This record gives sequence, C-alpha cells and structure tokens, in this order.
Amino acid sequence: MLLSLLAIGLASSQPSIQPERPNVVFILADDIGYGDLSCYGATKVKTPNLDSIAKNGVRFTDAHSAATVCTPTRYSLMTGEYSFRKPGGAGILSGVAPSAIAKDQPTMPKMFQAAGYRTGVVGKWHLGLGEGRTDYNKLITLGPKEVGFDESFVIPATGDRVPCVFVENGRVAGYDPADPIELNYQKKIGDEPAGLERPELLKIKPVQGHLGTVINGVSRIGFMTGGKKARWVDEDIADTLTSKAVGFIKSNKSKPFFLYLATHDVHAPLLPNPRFNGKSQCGLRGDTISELDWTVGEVLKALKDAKVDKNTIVIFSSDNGAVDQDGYEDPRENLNGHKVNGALRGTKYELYEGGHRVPLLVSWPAQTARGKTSAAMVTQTDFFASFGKILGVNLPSGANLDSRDTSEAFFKLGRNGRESVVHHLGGFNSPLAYREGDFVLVPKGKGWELFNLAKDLGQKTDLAASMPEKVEAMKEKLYSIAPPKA
Ligand code: NG6
Ligand code: CA
Repeated sequence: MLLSLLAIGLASSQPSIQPERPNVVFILADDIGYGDLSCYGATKVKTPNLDSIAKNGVRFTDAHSAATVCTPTRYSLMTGEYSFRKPGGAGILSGVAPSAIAKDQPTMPKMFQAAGYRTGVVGKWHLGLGEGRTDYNKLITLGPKEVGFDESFVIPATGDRVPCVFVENGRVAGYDPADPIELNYQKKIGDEPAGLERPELLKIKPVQGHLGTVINGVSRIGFMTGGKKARWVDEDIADTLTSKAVGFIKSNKSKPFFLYLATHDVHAPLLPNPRFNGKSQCGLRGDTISELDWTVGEVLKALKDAKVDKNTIVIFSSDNGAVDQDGYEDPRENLNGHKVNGALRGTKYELYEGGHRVPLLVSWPAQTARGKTSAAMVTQTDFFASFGKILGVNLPSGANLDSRDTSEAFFKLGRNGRESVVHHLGGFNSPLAYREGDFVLVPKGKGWELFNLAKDLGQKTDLAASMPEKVEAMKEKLYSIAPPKA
C-alpha cells in the first residue's frame, strides 16, 4: 500500500489506524435541478428513496456543481481542479473526444485506490476516452481505468450522443468484430435514417441540434454505423446501470469501496422504462425522476443487504442545474407547474444559481446527524480534498489546486464550508461567476451583476450600480484566482 501511495505521489499523514474506513457511494445524477426532489420542495413528483438519504443525513441548501454543464463539473470532481485551468478548457465533449484527464494526473479515485479501496464507476463518463480520436473497435487505453477505477461500465458521452453503446473495462460491451463501429460528428455516414428523414420512426421529436443517426427511435447528436448488437435501448439504461451498481456493491462488500454511480437520468432524451409512465404528475421529466429515485432505492437496499449501510457514506448530487427542455420536445409537455430549479433564477448553461446550485444529500449513519439541513456553502470540487482528510492522506502538491478540505461541513454538520468559490459556465475561456459570502458576481455582457443571495435568492435585484466598490473588489479576487485571458 505504501508503494502505491508513493507511486501517485501521495503520502500518508498518519498510519492508517481506522479499522473500519467508510465505503463511499457517490451518486451523481444528470441535470437534476434544485426543485426536482420532494425533499427540496417538489410536489408533483415523489422521491421517497432520495428523501430517505436526507432523513438519514444532511440536506444541503447551498451546494454547487463546478460548472453549468457536465464535462467540466465531472473534470473538477475527479481532479479537484477548476477545468478552466486545463489548457483548452473542458467543454461538453463529443463521443470521439480524447480523455480530458491526463494519464499521470492525480485524481480522487486514484487516491481511494492508494488508500486500499476498490473503485468502480458505473454510468455516464463524458470525460473523453483514449489518447486521440476514440476508436471503439479497440481496447481504450486512456479512460476510467487510467483515471483510477478498477472496474468500469460507462456511457461514453451522453445518452443523446453517439456512440449508443456501453464501454465495459475499456471495451464496447457486446462488441461484434463483424460489425465495426464508425462515428462522424460532421457528416452523415451509413444508410440508416438520420434526423427527420423518417419522422414516423421517431419516439421523440428533436427541436435543435439532434439531427444525427436515428437509434432506437431517437435521432442523436452525431452519426453512427455498426455496433448494432451492442446498442443500448434507452428505456433499459437505468435498469442496466442499477444492476451494475448493485453487482459492484455485492461483489466488493468485504473491502472498502468507492462507487461512482453517474446516472443517465434525467438527461435528454427522457425515455424512462414504461413501468414509470404516469408515476408523476409532471410528465416525462417527473416519470424519469421517479426512475432515478427507484435506482437510488435499489442501491440503498443493496447496501443494507450487504450489511454495509451503517458504514457507507452515501452522497447524491447533480452535475448541473436543470433546463425544461434540452434538444428534444417533451411529447407530454406536461410539467404541470413543476419548477425544475425551484425558486432559483436561471438554468443549465447559465451562471445564475439555477445553473449550478444543486441538490446535495450526504448520509453516513455511523457518523452524521440525522434529518438535518445545512446552509454551509459547499462545492463538489471539494470532495477530493475532503475525502483525503477522512482517509488520512495528504494531497500531492500541485494537484487538485482548487479542492479544499471542507469535510467538517460535508460530514460533521460544520457550518463553515467555503468562503468563496468560482462558478464556471464550462468550456475554454468561458465566463466565470464569483461567490463570496452572501454575494455573487455574475458576468453580463462586458459588465457584471451583483446579487445578495441572503436577501435575494431568486436574483431579482442587481446591486452592481449601487455597490461599485464591492463589484471591483470581487472582480479583483476572481482575477487573482482566474486571470482573464487575452
Ligand atoms: C448540448 C446539447 C444538449 C445536451 C448538452 C450536454 C444541442 C442543441 N444541445 O450541446 O442537448 O446534450 O449538450 O448536456 O445539441 S450535459 O449535461 O452532458 O452537459
Ligand atoms: Ca448534465
């Protein structure tokens, strides 16, 4: 173990004397907003299993994803580094993008491995695969394994992007060498219908940006040929991921484990399994949230069955805020008053709170308070350093530049989380917002807006004109963390 610690540049700050180190299950949902769960006020959809994490632990009201879209958030979660520091940045990646994380980069899962944990990722990866353009006909040699996961079963990019296949431990699951996979994001390849060419085949109508190959009745972003036997059925994705996650827990219950379960729910296309149809009173989105809640219930049950629930930290959060409609039309257009981001202003793709203030539930029955709410300001980027603290591992210098130990806030109901944090839109040289205490500075055109979130959570009153000195001071602090690029 010492050898492996040294190998990735970590040093144990004290001999590991904790006899029972906690397992960690980190569930990161996709595009779940601040108003999407019943424990955050939703009434048109019920999320009893998610709510049970809150009942057994702590519900955070001021928790943030690093960015307003998927890839940069996941990059920060894995590396502890703001993704705008990465040369070229990390924007929403295609299904042929190389790995955003370098082979030798320290990561949170590598830290768990070095501390003797078995690590696994199930679900949406979206951090790029391979060293150049991804070739799905070969073993992928830079991906989850190299980032620190012993076991992996992943959706390469998103559910609405090609390739529509799972990659298991570096290879396409169910790959058929007689039917090689080819992808193109620029032009049509193959003779399968694409976009609106055969509208009668479509289960769900694209409204923008999704005019690629039609797979399982859904026109995707990008074109794909081959891999026919390996293609997923959207309505079964949650079942597949759930059974992989449960299988991981079962087979690793005797050692400490770190499971990162990154659900496809509730990203577009919203195609829950038909058994969830009509489960909610807010259309397809609500039904898909019900499916997500079912997944969470199965995972909690697996922990109980394996008798590891008491000493497992369960974390639930979302990779970015919600948006009502994302590339496809909701055929039932039936949100029925459900507010995806609750009382927050803004959505995914925006730097207002709705883009990045997300649900966060943390339970650790052996340690934490039950049924509490925490108003500490926390960010997912800090889980790396905070787990380092819990595991008694020093973080390597130069690594996870931006991850801070806020373990007291995450796991001990400590009131002090972050004093300040940078919110990233996502992508290279994209706008940044800066939060400090109650105030948040949000870029607008060439200028700024300033909000006092303690008094104005809905960001209705821009204070920039009345508090120019505050704007200047916060701008300088933001620039000291993230110098503006020429
Ligand atoms: C956008 C897509 C959107 C979604 C998003 C990624 C269009 C018009 N929009 O480019 O549908 O796929 O990328 O979402 O194509 S994320 O949650 O993975 O960041
Ligand atoms: Ca997302």
